Amino acid sequence: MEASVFDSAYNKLISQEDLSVDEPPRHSNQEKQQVSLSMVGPASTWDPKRVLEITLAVLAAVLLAVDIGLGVYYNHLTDEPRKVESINRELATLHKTYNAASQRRHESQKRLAEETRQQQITKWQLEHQTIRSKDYKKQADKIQLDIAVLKSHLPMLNEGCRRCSPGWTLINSACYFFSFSDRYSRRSWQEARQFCNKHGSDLVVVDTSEKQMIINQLINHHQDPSMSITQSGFWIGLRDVEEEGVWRWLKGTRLIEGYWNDGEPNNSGNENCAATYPRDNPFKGWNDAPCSYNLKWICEMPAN
Ligand code: 2F8
Ligand code: CA
Repeated sequence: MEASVFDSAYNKLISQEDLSVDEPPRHSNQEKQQVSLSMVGPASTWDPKRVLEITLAVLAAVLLAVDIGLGVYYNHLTDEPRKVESINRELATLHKTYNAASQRRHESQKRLAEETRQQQITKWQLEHQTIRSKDYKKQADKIQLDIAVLKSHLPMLNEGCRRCSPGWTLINSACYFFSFSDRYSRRSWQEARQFCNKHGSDLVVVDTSEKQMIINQLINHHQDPSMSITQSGFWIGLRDVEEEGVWRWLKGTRLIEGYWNDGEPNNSGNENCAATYPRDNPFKGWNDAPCSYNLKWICEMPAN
C-alpha cells in the first residue's frame, strides 16, 4: 500500500514535470517503473527532505563540535603565553627576593666577621688589662714594702746624717762610702785607695762576717745587670803584694777569715788585690784580681 502511495506521488510529480513544459516526456513508463522499484525498495518511508535535514543537522553538530574543540584549543594556545608570562613574572620576583636575601646574607656575614674581630680584640684587651692589673698590684705591694723599709731606715739615716758626711752611710758606728753613682767611674785599686784617703778614710777592712753580709746586701741591691760579674766587683783594703798568698789588711794585719769564692784566690795572671762581688752567698763574695784592673770601691772611716 505504501508503495502505491509513493507511486502515485511520484507519478504526480513526474506528470507535473511533464506538464510544466512542452517537451515530450523524458521518462517512459518502463523507466518510471524501474526508478520506483530501485529507489524505494522495501523502506519506502525515507523522505529525502528529512534525510537532508538530518544530514545537515549532523553536519551542524559536527561543525559545532569542531568549533568548540578549536575554541578550546585556541584558548589553550592563547593561554600559554599568559602562563609563561606569569611564570616569568614570578621567576623575576623570586630572583629579586633571592638577590635581596643573598645581599642581606652577605652583609650579615660581614657584620658577623666584624663583630667577631671586635670581640677578639676586646678579649685580648681584657686579658692584657688583667695581666696589667696583676702587675700593678705587684708593683703597688712592692712600693708599699719599699716605703716600710725606707721608713725603718729613717732613724738610722737621721743618725747617719748627724754622724757621717753626705753620701756616706752609717753602719755600726762607722761611715762607709760606696761608689755606686755613675759620677764615679771604675778605677784601679791604688786610685780607689787615693779617693778614700782624700776623704779622710781608707778602703774597707772586712774583718767580721756581719760586715761582709751587710756589704754584700748593699752591693747586691745596687747591682747593674748590664755589667759582667768581673766588672761588678768593689775593691776592699786587702792584698798580697809583699808575699804571694799571704793576704794582709791595709795596716799589715794578716787575714784570718776570708770570704773567697770557690777556687779563689787563684792569682790568675798576677792578681794581688782583693775585691768583693755581689753574690747570693755572701760568704763566697771575694776574688783576687790584678791591682791595675778598674773596679768600683768601698771606703770606711769611724763615725763622728
Ligand atoms: O773564673 C774566675 C776568674 O774570673 C776572671 O777571670 C776570667 C777574674 N779576672 C778578673 O776579675 C780580672 C779572675 O780573677 C777569676 O779568678
Ligand atoms: Ca782570681
